[in-house]
Amino acid sequence: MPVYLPHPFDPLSSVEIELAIAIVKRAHGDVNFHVVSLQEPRKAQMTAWLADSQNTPRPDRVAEVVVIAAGGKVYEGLVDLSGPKITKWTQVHGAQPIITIEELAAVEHGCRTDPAVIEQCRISGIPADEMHKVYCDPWTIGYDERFGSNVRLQQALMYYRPEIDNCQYQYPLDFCPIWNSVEKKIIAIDIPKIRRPLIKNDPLEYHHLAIEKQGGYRKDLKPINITQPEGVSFKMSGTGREIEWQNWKFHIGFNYREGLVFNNITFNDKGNVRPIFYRMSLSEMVVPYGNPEHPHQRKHAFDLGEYGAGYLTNSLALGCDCKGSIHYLDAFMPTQAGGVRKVKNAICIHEEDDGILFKHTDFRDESTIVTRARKLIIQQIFTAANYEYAVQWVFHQDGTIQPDIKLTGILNTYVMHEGEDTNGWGTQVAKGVNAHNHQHLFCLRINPNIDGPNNTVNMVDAVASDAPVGSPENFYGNAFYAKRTRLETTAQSMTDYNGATSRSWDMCNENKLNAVSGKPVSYKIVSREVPGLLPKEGSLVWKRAAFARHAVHVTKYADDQLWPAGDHVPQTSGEPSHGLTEWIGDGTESVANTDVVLWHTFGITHFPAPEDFPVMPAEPITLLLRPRHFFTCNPVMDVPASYSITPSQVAAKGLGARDATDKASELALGGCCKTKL
Ligand SMILES: *[C@@H]1O[C@H](CO)[C@@H](O)[C@H](O)[C@H]1NC(C)=O
Ligand SMILES: *[C@@H]1O[C@H](CO)[C@@H](O)[C@H](O)[C@H]1NC(C)=O
Ligand SMILES: CC(=O)N[C@H]1CO[C@H](CO)[C@@H](O)[C@@H]1O
Ligand SMILES: [Cu+2]
Repeated sequence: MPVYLPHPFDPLSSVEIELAIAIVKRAHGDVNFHVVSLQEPRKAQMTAWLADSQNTPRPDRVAEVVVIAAGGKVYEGLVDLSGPKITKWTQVHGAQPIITIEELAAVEHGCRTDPAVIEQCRISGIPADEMHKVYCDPWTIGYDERFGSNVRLQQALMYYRPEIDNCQYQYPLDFCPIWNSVEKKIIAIDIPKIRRPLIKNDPLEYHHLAIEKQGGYRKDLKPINITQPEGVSFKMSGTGREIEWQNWKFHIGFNYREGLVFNNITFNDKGNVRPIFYRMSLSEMVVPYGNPEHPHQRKHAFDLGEYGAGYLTNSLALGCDCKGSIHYLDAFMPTQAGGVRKVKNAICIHEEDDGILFKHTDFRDESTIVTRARKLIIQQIFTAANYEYAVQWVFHQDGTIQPDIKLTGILNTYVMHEGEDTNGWGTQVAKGVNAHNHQHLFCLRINPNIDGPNNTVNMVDAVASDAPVGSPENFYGNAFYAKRTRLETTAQSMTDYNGATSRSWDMCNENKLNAVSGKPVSYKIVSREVPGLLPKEGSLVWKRAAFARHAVHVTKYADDQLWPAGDHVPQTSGEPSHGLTEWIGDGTESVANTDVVLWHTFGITHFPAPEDFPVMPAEPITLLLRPRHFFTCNPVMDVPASYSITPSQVAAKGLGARDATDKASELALGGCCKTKL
């Protein structure tokens, strides 16, 4: 295969993005580009190609395009890049495409120069000559029944900075302008009945200049050096986006919306390359805020569907975002005007020591084995206005995959006046600063391919035997077991978390039984941070974020069913609810022993506290996808042991023991205070 041909899963290159844009411009003139992204190959064609790329036609490269043309008309198109030709071009009514960073950037200037906003600032206590100190975080409007979906709107959350280096989130303003992003003007301002003037407290800052002023950084941290003297243990192959590491092999994709996407995840089980997941990504998230006062109900960001984890992704820096021996991949995305934006180092890939992989000591003679674990981390970090999300996909040697999201950045804040009660809907995190309660709910999309495409999802609960104490079946009353509920239809698949039964879900292939246990080969979802959606049934968020109503939904696989809150998320009313609810349909479709997609919503409910301010120490949220009945024994016994000595070797005074302990490890404190053995 010539190297210059992209892998069919590769994101569009800058040349391909330029080509798609040029073709659209030639046909439709100047338009605003909201999406120019790979339309992933149709699965039937792609699996045939993956199985036999020599004798199967290579899937064409197709760009999915969404534009806004003159008059705010929205079009969706497909550009076949091999033609090249436009193969689809349709107008979409009543939908607003994803917001661009250019649209976000325009709002602040618009606010600073609008007379009505200047007047509101004056009322808040900011003179007209200080408008350059007024800032806004431009959010999509969410949905506002007064304006509907036809006019493209953003809400400007307003702040003030006494000095340019101040953290604006400690100086929130109480009003909220609404911006029409097509006409580029403020069309309304939401002004609360009770006014809360700007509170000019002494700034609380987290950057180095501020810390130096307060006596400087702590001085008792010694360096930790991470070195890989012989290089890394992974290798990139093909077009540079397929990774091989510790029996894993998969393709690393990236798009404007989900950010990282993993395709064709396989595990080499002693020479047998076994498929596990066809595709896996974070497909949506929602952050509903819990303050009932108008217009805070509008604060419920869909960070992926409205803004894009790709569009918002950071360019990562060596030695801080990632430490050690790092491999980077860049990302290319369109600009709204039809150019190409490169995010250098959008994805970082590296290994870390991961503590003990397994250990056992025989208490009789202290014969022992200790093997250390290594993990592979593929990371992106995106900034959604005040918040950052560091999304790490961790691959373990034992076949476990661990999505791990670290939440950091800054709380969204609102002003409170002297003596105001938060009514429990928020917390005063600094004097006059109210951080509202909110949830972060992420939707993981998994298309399993556990030893083949026909898979079934089961819900598994740890329960006691039904038989009473003293009965013949459970005389001593101690019996318990894993109760499996086969999720046969889309309706049955809608299931919730239950910590009391250690509920988990497994994706299994009933057609392939484990030779030892006789159970279907499976991957189990161990996820313990699964709060229910707190906005009530019938609420705006409940209607718009249908994926968050349950911990698990299962649908039958269909090409293009990728976005559970709908293709175009900004300004949806949820009536009708798009995406997942449409695919669930009347609930009767069978999802047993077929090609399925599992949607798992997990996350946290965040009640802010002063420790989260002015910047939050990272809070991790994690879950595990673990092989169960997939291997016939522990799959990592061939990972080199650090130290291993058998009973006979102990008896022979250590002769023949394996000593591969890390020679760079040393006694701390110069060996002082060591206890004598
Ligand atoms: C560890 O890294 C620091 C730089 O961070 C360097 O100055 C030092 O020489 C390194 N030490 C070793 C033992 O490699
Ligand atoms: C999967 O199941 C379908 C029937 O639902 C069957 O036609 C197909 O051959 C199966 N595929 C495999 C690889 O077993
Ligand atoms: C559908 C699928 O997963 N196909 C392929 C993925 O990649 C491996 C090679 O790593 C192929 O052997 C699979 O057939
Ligand atoms: Cu939070």
